[in-house]
Amino acid sequence: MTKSIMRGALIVLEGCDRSGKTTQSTKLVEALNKLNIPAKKISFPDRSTPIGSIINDYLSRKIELPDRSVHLLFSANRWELESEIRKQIEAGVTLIVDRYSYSGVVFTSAKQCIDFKWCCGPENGLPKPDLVMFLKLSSEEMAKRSGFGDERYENVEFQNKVDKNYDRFTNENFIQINAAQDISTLTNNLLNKVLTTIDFVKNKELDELVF
Ligand code: NYM
Repeated sequence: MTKSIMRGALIVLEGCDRSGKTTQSTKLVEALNKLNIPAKKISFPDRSTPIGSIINDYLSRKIELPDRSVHLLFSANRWELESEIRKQIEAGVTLIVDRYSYSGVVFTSAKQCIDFKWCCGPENGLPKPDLVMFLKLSSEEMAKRSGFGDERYENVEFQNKVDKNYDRFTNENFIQINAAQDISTLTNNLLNKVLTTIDFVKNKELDELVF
């Protein structure tokens, strides 16, 4: 029997800090809604949940936590929203997600002595994105934009490590996009890919993430 509601797509924007993910995810949701396509934005970390509030204290340097334990909190923060993500997608809503498991893996594994594979473990089984768009900035562009704030990880050296780690994702759903385009050109490019994906997955099952 065919379902009456087509499912929404799970779309993720990834990238180093200041690559434009937050601006682009907001603009994508606006553009989709203008086309009468139900879409919502979610962001990780979601600082509004109980676990998100501990993460916020960690990022703003109010508290210290061991690297592996904070990694598991970032992952738990995604698991907190897992059933809500599935519910929305099944109800036909496309979710534009500002950072997901890929951020979890590339940021923690940019720290000393933490194995990439270990970082992937807790992410397995989460809803698998239908499309991940990695907004890539050259190191020159990154340096131009690097008006970093005071949060943990916001420095060029660490971001360069993070950027290299993103290169380890090579599956067909993970595509690299040049982030050094003007804002509206970039939105249009991303929107075309999102629309194609929404159409492509509408009758398919939402998979589970396996790294
Ligand atoms: N971050 C984000 C992680 O270290 N692990 C994760 O799983 C996620 C989702 O949090 N520097 C880091 C990346 C960012 C920081 O993110 C806060 P944002 O998008 O600036 O709120």
